[in-house]
Amino acid sequence: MTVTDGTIRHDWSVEEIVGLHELPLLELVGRANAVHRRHHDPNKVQKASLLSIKTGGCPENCAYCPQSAHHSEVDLTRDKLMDPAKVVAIAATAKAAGAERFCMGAAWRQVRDGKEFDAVIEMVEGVRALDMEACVTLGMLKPHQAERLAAAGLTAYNHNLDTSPEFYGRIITTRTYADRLDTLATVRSFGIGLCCGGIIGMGETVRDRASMLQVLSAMEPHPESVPINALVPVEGTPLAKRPRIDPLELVRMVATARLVMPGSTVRLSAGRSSLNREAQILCLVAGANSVFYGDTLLTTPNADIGEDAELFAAIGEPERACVSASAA
Ligand code: SAM
Ligand code: DTB
Ligand code: SF4
Repeated sequence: MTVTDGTIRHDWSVEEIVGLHELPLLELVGRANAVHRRHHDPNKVQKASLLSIKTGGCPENCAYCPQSAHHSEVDLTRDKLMDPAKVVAIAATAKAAGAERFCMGAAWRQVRDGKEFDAVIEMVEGVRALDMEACVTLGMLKPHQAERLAAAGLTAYNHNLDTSPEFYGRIITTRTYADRLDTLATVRSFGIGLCCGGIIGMGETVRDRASMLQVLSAMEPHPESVPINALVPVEGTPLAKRPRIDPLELVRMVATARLVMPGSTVRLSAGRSSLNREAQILCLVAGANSVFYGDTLLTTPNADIGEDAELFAAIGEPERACVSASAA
């Protein structure tokens, strides 16, 4: 049986990872919790706030995404890039509500130099000046652009692999897995942290899930942050009719990610709103140590902020006013 003693490894095989994922649930969660406690404060859950700074009209055709211009049936209002001062004000409100990290997402295929990128740099500088971690997700990035983001103090760049190399072509055809890996390498080469994970519930197999975790865990170092999303099926997207996953599948994915990347922050991301309080707590026991916090993700609803207050009270965090970033 595979040893899971919390050693940082970069040579996990897909078979080993499938074996972990398929352990009896209590064994899997128990092992993941032990590894979690060895590397992290078990009582600490980072709150990250998320804001869509440019919404919709994206030229990529990601089958899950409501922001793709290819899915014209989606009911979504497109919005141009927000004003940096407004974004920083929203970040300040999120900080006052308890968020330590502020993540800004733009529905772009790639970053273009010019006024818009200058504005994003201003946003990053403004968020960092609030003494918050700053993360952006802007699509593909060239080296000189990563250099500017690093100089602005960017904490992390989010660029998800989303699924396995084998399943990828069923979900996105306008870019390749190699494109994704290129951007990740560029980000890394400028010393910016990597936030890289994926989505479950798109019709992939357990082996696909393990295969994605294998690619992530082979990175040296591991991504500092690994978001685990459950598909939010949005009307008008090709994946609209996918059934919601069983919450225990999310628990297994979180636990397996924790075992193969012991030191990373595992972020319980999209799909959290469909979990009850107890299923969320099980994910936290299984090694998740961050959540998105605030009433919306990018374009879809997040977990209810009142329920989050109850969740944090239940796990013993000091009570805070939960003010959503987007409500500012
Ligand atoms: N355009 C950039 C990119 O793709 O890298 C940044 C924004 S994109 C919306 C960020 C991530 O959100 C995607 O990589 C995907 O993992 C996640 N996402 C988008 N739509 C989702 C959905 N319906 N359910 C779950 N996750 C989703
Ligand atoms: C990530 O992995 N999940 C977040 C964040 N990184 C950018 C985005 C989730 C988006 C869910 C669909 C929406 O709200 O549009
Ligand atoms: Fe565009 Fe990102 Fe949505 Fe894909 S996931 S369509 S790249 S915004």
